[in-house]
Amino acid sequence: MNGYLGFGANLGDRKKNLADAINALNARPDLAVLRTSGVYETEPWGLTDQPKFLNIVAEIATSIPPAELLERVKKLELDMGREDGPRMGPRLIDIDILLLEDLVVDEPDLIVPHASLHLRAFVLVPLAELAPESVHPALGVTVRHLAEQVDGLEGVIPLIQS
Ligand code: PH2
Ligand code: MG
Ligand code: MG
Repeated sequence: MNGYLGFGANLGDRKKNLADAINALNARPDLAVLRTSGVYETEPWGLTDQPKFLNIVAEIATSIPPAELLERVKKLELDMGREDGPRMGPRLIDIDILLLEDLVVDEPDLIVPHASLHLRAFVLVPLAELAPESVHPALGVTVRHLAEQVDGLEGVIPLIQS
């Protein structure tokens, strides 16, 4: 199954944290990172009084079922040294499942597409680089459309082109 993961970091060496996470996921034979977006520096969303983030989106192909994929990314966050903190607060690395083809999951610990995907310019701008014509399977509109109308586009600044 193909899908898109979102990565964010606003503590430590932010660029290295993103690269380390992508390389670690790609190192296992059951998950391939196919493409990555550019890297964006983004204004903190949700909890504004914290350092700016770097955000990136990656397209993946994987044979891992969704619940196991969630476990895989959560374990990697911990292995990389992520510590507990406030919801939306500062973190070394955050890895979120954004989209998995046209799958819709609505379970207590996993919501796909990501529940806030349509509200977050820091996700939609890099996602629209890779998958503008992908349709959000719950909302029925394209990523391009969502990325054009989302609030906060001015807070998403390209840093490194893909
Ligand atoms: N992640 C959050 C909360 N706010 N803001 C930006 N700019 N980028 C993020 O990755 C981010 C955020 C919770 O995961
Ligand atoms: Mg997140
Ligand atoms: Mg997360």
